[in-house]
Amino acid sequence: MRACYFFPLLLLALAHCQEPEAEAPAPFGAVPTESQLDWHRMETNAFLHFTTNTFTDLEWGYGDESEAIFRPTDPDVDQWISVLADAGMQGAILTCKHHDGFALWPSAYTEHSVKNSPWENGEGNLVGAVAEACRDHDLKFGVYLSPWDRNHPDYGREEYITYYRNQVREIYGKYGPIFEMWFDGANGGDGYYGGANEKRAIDGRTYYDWPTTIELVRELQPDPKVIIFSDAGPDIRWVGNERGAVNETNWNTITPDTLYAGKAGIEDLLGTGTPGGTAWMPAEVDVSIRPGWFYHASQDDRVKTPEELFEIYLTSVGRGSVLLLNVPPDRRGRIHETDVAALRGYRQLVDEAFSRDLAAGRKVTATAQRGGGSKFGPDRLTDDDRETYWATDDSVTTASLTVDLGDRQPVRYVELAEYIHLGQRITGFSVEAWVDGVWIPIGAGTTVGYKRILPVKAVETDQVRVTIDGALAAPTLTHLAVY
Ligand code: FUL
Repeated sequence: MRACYFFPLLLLALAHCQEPEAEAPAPFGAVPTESQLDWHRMETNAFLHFTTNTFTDLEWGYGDESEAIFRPTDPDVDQWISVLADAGMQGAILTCKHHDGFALWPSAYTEHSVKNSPWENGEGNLVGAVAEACRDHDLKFGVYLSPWDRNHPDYGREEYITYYRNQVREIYGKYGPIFEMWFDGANGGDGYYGGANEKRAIDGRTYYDWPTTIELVRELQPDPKVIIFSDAGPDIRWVGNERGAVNETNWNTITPDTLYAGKAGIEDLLGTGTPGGTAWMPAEVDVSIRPGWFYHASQDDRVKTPEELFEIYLTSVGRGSVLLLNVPPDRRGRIHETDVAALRGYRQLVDEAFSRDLAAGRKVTATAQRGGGSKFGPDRLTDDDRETYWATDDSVTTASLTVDLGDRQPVRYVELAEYIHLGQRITGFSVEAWVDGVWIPIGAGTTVGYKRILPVKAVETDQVRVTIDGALAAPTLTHLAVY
């Protein structure tokens, strides 16, 4: 009888002796949605610019081009997507309609479309073909549908918005699932506009009534949820340049109160974001493998080299963004041999640089960690599990992490990743290497975010120390790698 009372009391006492597991940090500021997290994980996607411009040698078609010029001589959409898959791309976004208004699918709402071209006697459908090839190669399919339409007679009037939304419904109804919707803010004013040949000014803030179109797109693609891009979000933002680089200081957060698509003069803000900003709206780095967005034979000798593409990888993915690399098919309807070779070389460089993580599974020591126990301990950094993370107590915003590499080895890059589920926090960090009995500085950075690959001074070392020099709130890190 007495034992019955005694046993529960003993358990209670034992429970009190053990240090309680620390609680996870509370989220800080704006945090990503599940679909934004999925988008971050894609890291590299491709853009496909292909339309009448490919045949007129233009970048912006006026909207008056004859449908008869759209005539790829030897098209192979499967080649496009397999080349992109080999380069590591996770998704492909097609210019279903560029500024010239030419629809790459047989749209019921316009005559300016593949249905009136000689290609496959008007039976061809590039949107359908690309969506299918993406499925075959396990890439996600995304849609660029230019809001500015230089062909449509009603552009600038209310009726055009109905037309635009009809095309959105048509595409989502037939070619989904669509992972990303790309709303382009560009507008040069003048166009064919059904024969009017004039300049039409619109108010970028109000004309398109974006909130209604965005709601429509979300309704049309609820599961998996579509990610919506424009200069000003709402899900991802433009990076503010077409050079292939986000700012070294790259906040996924931004305070978007005064942003709208097409607004001039916001490039610096887009490239940096706002520390502690009110919305999670990461930057997407869009850049072309060639000088133009469309294929021009005159640019065959100006395709970016593998080394240039690798550098772009470092200044986009390596700074916590997603890369959207444009690879424009040529007049045959194929990705040109030069571009194929450049992509192959790029993939090789990425694989070579980042295939062997010297810190994987290695012991890490930290000057601070959250609570007792091991839940937020430093070994979480090298366990290759992105759901576990190291963190500090709420009052601590600086700490050092030392990883023991075992043997002395050449080191070229240090990679960090915040546990962004709980918000972006780190404002600065520095890296040192243990060389001949002393710590020597080999690099420093500001923000981290989803991923930061820091090229460091090339040294041989057996220990690397990363110091978090500042954070907006207790820092978290899910990954530390050394290459
Ligand atoms: C810009 C467009 O004007 C270019 O032609 C291209 O499509 C680029 C990705 O976006 O705003």
